[in-house]
Amino acid sequence: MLLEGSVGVEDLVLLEPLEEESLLKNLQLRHEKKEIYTYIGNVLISVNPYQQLPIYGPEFIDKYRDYTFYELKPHIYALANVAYLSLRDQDRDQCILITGESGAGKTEASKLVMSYVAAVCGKGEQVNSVKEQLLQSNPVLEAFGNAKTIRNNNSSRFGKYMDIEFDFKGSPLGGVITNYLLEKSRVVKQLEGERNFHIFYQILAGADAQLLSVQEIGEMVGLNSGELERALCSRTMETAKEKVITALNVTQAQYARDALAKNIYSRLFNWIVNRINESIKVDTGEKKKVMGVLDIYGFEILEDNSFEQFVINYCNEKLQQVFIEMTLKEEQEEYKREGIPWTKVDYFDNSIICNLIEHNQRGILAMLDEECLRPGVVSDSTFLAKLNQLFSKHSHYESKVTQNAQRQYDHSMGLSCFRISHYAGKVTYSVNSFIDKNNDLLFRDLSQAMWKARHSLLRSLFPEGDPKQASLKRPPTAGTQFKNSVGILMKNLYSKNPNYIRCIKPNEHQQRGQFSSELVAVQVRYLGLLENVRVRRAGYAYRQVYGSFLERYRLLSRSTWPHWNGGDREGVEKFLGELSLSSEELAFGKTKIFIRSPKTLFYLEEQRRLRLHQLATLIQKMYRGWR
Ligand code: AD9
Ligand code: MG
Repeated sequence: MLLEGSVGVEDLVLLEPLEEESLLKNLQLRHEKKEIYTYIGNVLISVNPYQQLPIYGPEFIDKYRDYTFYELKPHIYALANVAYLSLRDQDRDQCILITGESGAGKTEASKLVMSYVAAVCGKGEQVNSVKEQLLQSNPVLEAFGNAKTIRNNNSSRFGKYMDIEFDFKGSPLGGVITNYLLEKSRVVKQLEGERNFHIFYQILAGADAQLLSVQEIGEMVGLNSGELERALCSRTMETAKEKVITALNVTQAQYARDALAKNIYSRLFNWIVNRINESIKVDTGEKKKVMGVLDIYGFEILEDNSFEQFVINYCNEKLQQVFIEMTLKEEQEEYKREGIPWTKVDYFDNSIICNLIEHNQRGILAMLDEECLRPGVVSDSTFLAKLNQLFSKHSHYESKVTQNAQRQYDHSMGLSCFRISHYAGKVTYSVNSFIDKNNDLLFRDLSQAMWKARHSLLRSLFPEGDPKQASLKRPPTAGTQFKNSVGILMKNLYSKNPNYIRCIKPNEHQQRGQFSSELVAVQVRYLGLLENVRVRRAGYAYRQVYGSFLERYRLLSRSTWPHWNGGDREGVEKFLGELSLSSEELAFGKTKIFIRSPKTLFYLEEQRRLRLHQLATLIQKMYRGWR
């Protein structure tokens, strides 16, 4: 809906002409006027303001809980409100999917959604204590899982999905958090200008002098130093017949040290998530209503893209699949519910790319696993050779070898790289360390040493170090684990009603008031916003429940203004009938009116503006007459 005094269009469905340039201009104009939220139908676009705006106080919460979606300015509270009401009153489980690149505002958005829901759902001492626990899980996870990076001073270095569970009245009971792929390499190495996880600095700032992160590590964890040294400096190879102990060289020993640090930290992080889950777990057997909030890394194209970017982009490819399927499904279902004929919409189906990566036998991840488990000499280059052989003709795969075979000479492509044409653009990945990162193995000597620690928590983090447990069966590779957890996540999302928040970063400098069109254009493409508007406009661009629609436009007709005593639908039929619009433009659903083109809505808005002006003049004249 276009409100008086609105800046640009508040819903991109109404954008004319619909092209990238006008879309960017619209976002820029709104950003300049501190209107950071814009809709595409029920999808919310949020442009990071990099400043505290006075739009989140309790008075705003009260306002948004009392109005329907289109009656107020676009706002994250409006989206949270729709999701919560649909959960509480219509019994539909919800998920809120927040995507965007690093620094775009995903985590802030997820916190705003959670605090809005906490403010409007249920009252009472017990309920408040559940709310408190759910909200307080954030600072703990941020301390251990966030760090300062070049792109964001408080960057989440893990993906997070949180299911908040409610009882039949819509009061919160508790929740479950799932974490994805913590960037554990940060523990041992950070880029220039970046920092380690916040917790290290917090401990240094807060701990007493005795603890200062000086005592020998061995003593701290309750391990004798000889044991630790042996595990860090040598490696035991066991065959069926014998046990061979070899000394590690300096590089290998450093590698072992780093691997140990990364493993301790990431296992500790999982342990913390489990502990939080223990305390927010819901014990009651009653049927629960669920709202899931997903705050996960967006699509990444860095200068050097490695295994991490590969799996992150795979996850985004899957989320795009959910997005397209569910948006279309939702459109289709709404038309069905309202009894309006549905015309099929053409869109780019990215399952060909998902398959290229995840196919059980012939996908890139399966090939990587095969190479990791294959006996004999394996390396990143044997893995690449395998991909080149298998995907030489795949329309979304390229490498130097496949390019040369087709006589394409592209100097930007390195010998140890492959390139995937993702839905959001082409990304070149270097295969260096793919095998190593996928294997993610910790030498058994190290896990056995950790298992001997007197520090009970540390010991419990390395159960495989128990000689009695030590089986030869290896744990699933990092790639497979990630693929499995993405699979579970997708299943979970498909079972819920989706609500989308698409976050956009307006500049690279974390500065207020700066809007780089080039930077935003790239994100608009990654997020597929134009396609989203097209899908939304393919059928009827605009729909509204009869009551609200009548309230807004009934002043356009003498039969419905100033008084109308009939039903809402009848009233809408009456005044629209008088405007002699083409019958193709309108469809009357069971509860909503559907309007095909944005132009018709513009026309209605214009008529309404003129009519208001007319009425205001009339009132002025009458007032003067009285005086
Ligand atoms: V990352 O992928 O975890 O690196 P996010 O989560 O997308 O990233 P985050 O929510 O952390 O970004 O936002 C980055 C910074 O932008 C915040 O620390 C705030 O300073 C700023 N920000 C984001 N959203 C808002 C907002 N709605 N109002 C004010 C905001 N500031
Ligand atoms: Mg974040």
